[in-house]
Amino acid sequence: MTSQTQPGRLLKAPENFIDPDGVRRVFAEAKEGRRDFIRGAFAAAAAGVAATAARAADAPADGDPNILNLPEYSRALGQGVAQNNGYGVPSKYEANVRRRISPGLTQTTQASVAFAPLQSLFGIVTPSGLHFERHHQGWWDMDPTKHRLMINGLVKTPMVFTMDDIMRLPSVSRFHFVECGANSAMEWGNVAVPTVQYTHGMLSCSEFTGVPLIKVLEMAGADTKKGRFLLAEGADGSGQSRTIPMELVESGEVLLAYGQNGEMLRPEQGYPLRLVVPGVQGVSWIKYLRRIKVGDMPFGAKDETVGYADLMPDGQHRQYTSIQECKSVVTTPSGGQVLLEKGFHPITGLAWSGRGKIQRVDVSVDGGRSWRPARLQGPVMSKCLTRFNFDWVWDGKPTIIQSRAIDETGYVQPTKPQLAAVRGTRGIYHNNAIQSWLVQENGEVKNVHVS
Ligand SMILES: Nc1nc2c(c(=O)[nH]1)N[C@H]1C(S)=C(S)[C@@H](COP(=O)(O)O)O[C@H]1N2
Ligand SMILES: [Mo]
Repeated sequence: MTSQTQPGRLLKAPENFIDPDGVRRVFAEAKEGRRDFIRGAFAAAAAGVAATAARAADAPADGDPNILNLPEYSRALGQGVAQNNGYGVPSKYEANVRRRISPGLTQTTQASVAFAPLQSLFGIVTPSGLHFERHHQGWWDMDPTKHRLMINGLVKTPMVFTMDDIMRLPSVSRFHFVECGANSAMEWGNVAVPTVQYTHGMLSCSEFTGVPLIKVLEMAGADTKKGRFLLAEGADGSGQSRTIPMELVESGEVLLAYGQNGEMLRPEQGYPLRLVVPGVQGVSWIKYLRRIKVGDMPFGAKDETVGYADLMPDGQHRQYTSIQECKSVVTTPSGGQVLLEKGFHPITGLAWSGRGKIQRVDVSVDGGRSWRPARLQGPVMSKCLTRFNFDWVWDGKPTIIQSRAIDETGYVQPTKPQLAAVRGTRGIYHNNAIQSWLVQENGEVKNVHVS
């Protein structure tokens, strides 16, 4: 019996949503098999081996073949350090924990999105190999010795930095989330994609290491009086570029980052250099960063005019959107998972705000009729994911589970109808509405849109 089939345990998405009946069968068989074994122990007792029976009766675990039969790994020599090739990989039993391409999105080979498996992650840090990916023209593994960063525009001395130059400057490390502005885009309409991986998985959180951009701008003598805007440009073929307000950079928060979770950035995340713009939507976090140009007005780049503009109900477009507003989601139980039994189930999820720290998260287990505060798990950091937990006893009846985050500015995450009243339903970006998970009587959890 594996932990995935333990009574009362919740099964992991998404294999269960593909075949919940299969999962139930395995569960029933495992339970049945164990009962047979215990019955066998009683039979042995009846035949006169009384001591065994007494043990089996007070400690049914005695009947577990996983305890009685010493496995190979308890008897033989394990693998040597040479077998891991110098870089560890996850257990083969975790092969289901993967980035995935949404069934609802059209995919081309290079313009692509891969979603992070939020339902399988703990705490707040996204393992680098599971960080979501969004590439406008594919990713590259660029030679860091040939990579250059140019600073030009309204500066005294235009400068070019090598990676060595950048990595010799004093650095800082900070935890921040990055969320694509199009995260939860499918939820604007009537499509309810099956799992939290697809509803919210364009979200990840890492410890980033790098140099505050303002330091480098000071070295180049940037004119911060006139130069109130920057253009950040990537080296990949998409010509990804975004206007960054100087104000954000002056706060010292914007980083020229080369480190992610203790090692160099992954190629998919912009190796060897990316912009970290805390609180701001992912598109501004330019990967493969090759140029920062200082200017006196917004640049009107394609990624802020043609794309990444919000279609409002009156037909106008909201442009230069930037901050990711306060949002949260329950990651367990979530769409595709199955509650095998009524009784205690921990509810857990993530909350974040582009405007600062999370102050409170409320959870409803009755479709929004009543709300109770969840426990925030520390550390609670600014513009970073915050993990919340909530104890719940399921009575076996269908119900809807939701979470609602409040940030330190007092902003309250809106319901879907509240958000739609202001923003309409034809947009793609910046959907931070409350997510609803329906727990059905059979224990299967489903994405639903409630009004
Ligand atoms: N150079 C470059 N930077 C880029 C992109 C890109 O395609 N090229 N995609 C942007 C978008 S839309 C997002 S959401 C984030 C995604 O970052 P990730 O792939 O590290 O998750 O990177 C941004 N930076
Ligand atoms: Mo994005």
